[in-house]
Amino acid sequence: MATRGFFGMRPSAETAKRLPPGQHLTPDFPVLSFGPTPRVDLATWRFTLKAGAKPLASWSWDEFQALPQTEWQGDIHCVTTWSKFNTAWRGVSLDDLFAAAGITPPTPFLLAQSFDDYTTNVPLADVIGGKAMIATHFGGEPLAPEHGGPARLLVPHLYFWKSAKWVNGLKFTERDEAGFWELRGYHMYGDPWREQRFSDDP
Ligand SMILES: Nc1nc2c(c(=O)[nH]1)N[C@H]1C(S)=C(S)[C@@H](COP(=O)(O)O)O[C@H]1N2
Ligand SMILES: [Mo]
Repeated sequence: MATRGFFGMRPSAETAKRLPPGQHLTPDFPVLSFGPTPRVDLATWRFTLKAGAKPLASWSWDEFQALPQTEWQGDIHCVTTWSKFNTAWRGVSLDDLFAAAGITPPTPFLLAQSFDDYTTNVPLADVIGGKAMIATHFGGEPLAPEHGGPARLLVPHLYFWKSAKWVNGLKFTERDEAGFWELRGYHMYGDPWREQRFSDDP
């Protein structure tokens, strides 16, 4: 199929149904990071669950690889208006992660934390019940560093800035605490189907 003029093409009815308002389809996988790609060493990599400042559980890279694996295929939507269909991911679901830690999530919100000091907030309800994973593989390959490898959060039903790259932990919080982009004017929740791009969007 020719790709010339791809962006000018009117989407098919099927495509249009799958595109949230204000989005267009891209065959590419753009890279969006606020800074340089951090170098993450697997020998020292750790993933930690915390309640406030208190550590609840933590895994080395090898321990993390031994956790149950989940696969998910579907569409992702970036607030900069591109959407990508049929992306394929593998990793550890947050349900399995919390079960492996032997915890019941203690608060209704969490903040994902990353090696580049990025943070983003999500309600607990949006990451349980099979809705989110810590992804380590994309398209059958280890996740590329520029896309968040070795591991990133994947919350595909929210705008993609909620899918923190280079994650090293999740912090449970009592309140919905704004993360990096949420402090800079992005919406606290970020539902693409309700077009919740900026903080003053309903
Ligand atoms: N740690 C970290 N995670 C991040 C970002 C970042 O700068 N640092 N950018 C966010 C934004 S704004 C987007 S749109 C997506 C982009 O993911 P991609 O580069 O894999 O397309 O990652 C999100 N996760
Ligand atoms: Mo973004």
